[in-house]
Amino acid sequence: MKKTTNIGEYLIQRLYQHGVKHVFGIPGDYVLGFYEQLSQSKLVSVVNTCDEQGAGFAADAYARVRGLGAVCVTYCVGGLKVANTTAGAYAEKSPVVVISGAPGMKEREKNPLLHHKVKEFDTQKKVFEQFTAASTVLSDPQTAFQEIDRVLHAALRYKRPVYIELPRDMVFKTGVPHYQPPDLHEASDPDTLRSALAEAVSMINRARKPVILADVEVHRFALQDELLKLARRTNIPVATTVLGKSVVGEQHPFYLGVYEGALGRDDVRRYVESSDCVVMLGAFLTDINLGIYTARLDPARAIYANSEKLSIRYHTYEDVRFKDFMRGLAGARLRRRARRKIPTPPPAGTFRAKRGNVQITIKRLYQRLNDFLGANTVVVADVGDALFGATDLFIRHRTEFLGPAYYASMGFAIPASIGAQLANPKSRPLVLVGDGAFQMTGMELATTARQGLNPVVIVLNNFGYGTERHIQDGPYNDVPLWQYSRLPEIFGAGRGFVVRTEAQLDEALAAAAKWTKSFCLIEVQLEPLDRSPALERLAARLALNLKK
Ligand SMILES: Cc1ncc(C[n+]2csc(CCOP(=O)(O)OP(=O)(O)O)c2C)c(N)n1
Ligand SMILES: [Mg+2]
Repeated sequence: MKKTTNIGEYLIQRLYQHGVKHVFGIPGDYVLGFYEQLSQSKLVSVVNTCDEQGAGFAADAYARVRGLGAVCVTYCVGGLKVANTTAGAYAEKSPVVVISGAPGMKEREKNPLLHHKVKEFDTQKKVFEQFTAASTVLSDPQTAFQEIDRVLHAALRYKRPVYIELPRDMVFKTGVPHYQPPDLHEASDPDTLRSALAEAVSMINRARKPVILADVEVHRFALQDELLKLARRTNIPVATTVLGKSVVGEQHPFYLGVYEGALGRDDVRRYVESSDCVVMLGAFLTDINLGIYTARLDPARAIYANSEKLSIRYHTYEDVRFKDFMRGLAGARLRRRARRKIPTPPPAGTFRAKRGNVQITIKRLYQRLNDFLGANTVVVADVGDALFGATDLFIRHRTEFLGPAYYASMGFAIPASIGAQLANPKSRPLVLVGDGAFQMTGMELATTARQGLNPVVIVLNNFGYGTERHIQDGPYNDVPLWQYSRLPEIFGAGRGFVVRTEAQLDEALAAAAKWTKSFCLIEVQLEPLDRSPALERLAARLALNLKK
């Protein structure tokens, strides 16, 4: 490191060293100094979005794909707009660094009423403490570098967002000279790890019908290779949760499908629930993952390992890192089994559009989209039937499915596709978004255009909040009709299509596959009460809960 690095420069260097090359956000006077540094830096690029919430979702998707993301905003007016996206990143374990400008330390003396202040100078920080793994105000040049490293380490260790507040008079202050970042690697306790692995191995080897249930943390901790090795070496079948969907390529012979209790495919449910040893890896037992608590997983027959907990049946092990456990298991002496006949996802089949004026249904839409998926497609789904229907898509390659499958904030998909494609420029996002969710953040397509990105956006237009209509309907579920396909005229980029029939959908997707210069927006007009089989099951379940 240079002798005289200042606080802002150090933050940029450390973000870059952890894989961040893009920072999303909108400037303001409290953060302009740092924005100037960002834009002068050769290490990272600034991506301006239309709204801070868009930046927050983009950074979240970027973090899911690259392992760390960053959003940079101004004090409170910008910061509090990313409160929702940060909460989502916390809930779904996505390591986003929230950097907020703030009034200078000198300006805070005597507590003046500076613009953007809500109540106290630390009000915003207190809010963020609720949904970050660590937070700091870089108020002291003596400790600033150390604080940056402490907080970034927490993001990487827990795969959760962190908050860094940068008072505007601190950005150019020199930190401690000749500072060396500490080695913060945390190791498992070797004896506990050995003993946990021994118990797990013996339980798996004794089991008649073991099954692996892989979830989101396998992805977050980049342990897909270990999972693959484990399945290949042992022939133990693998199911995933909705949140963990695509953690393994879905065409592997050992892949069972998505397990989500009574909401998922019945054959997958029966297989998993009749297993005498469910190895839950990186799992997160949320209500949606558990099919609104219709899942039947008995702890007496389970190994439950994630970054926060390791339990084998009723034994809990402390001080074992999830990564070490996964690696240990992948290399352990596990019995190789004869390949069992397992339920497999129904074959994708080839879609043949019905000729004439046959209206497209959700079910047929997903069948056609299955054909559209290519090796470089990353599917980004928003809340609504976009998410539920998409669970039946076959993701060819691992980790190519992004959706807010637990926190479930609408408005995720369009901005997330920006983050996902910048994080992996070789990918082309296929964005699935309902009309309601599109009206929340669809304007970020302007950012898509500005960045020269080329997602294919499917707006599932069922003229309202379809998911809610099935639970309880009323005029509050209607969404006004926009001419979505004309947005390219406004943004000066992209191509728009409106489709109602199978033949039109087929044509539009064929055209979108060829048009890679900019984004394509395909509005698919659906019957208001049409729905995917997954949503049908979910809505029935939620309506039941409502009546309780
Ligand atoms: C930010 C936010 N506001 C409200 C909700 C509640 N909600 C869940 S699904 C839904 C309707 C979604 O409508 P749309 O995007 O059109 O998808 P559809 O259900 O029609 O497939 C609403 C309002 C939410 N999940 N997130
Ligand atoms: Mg809708």
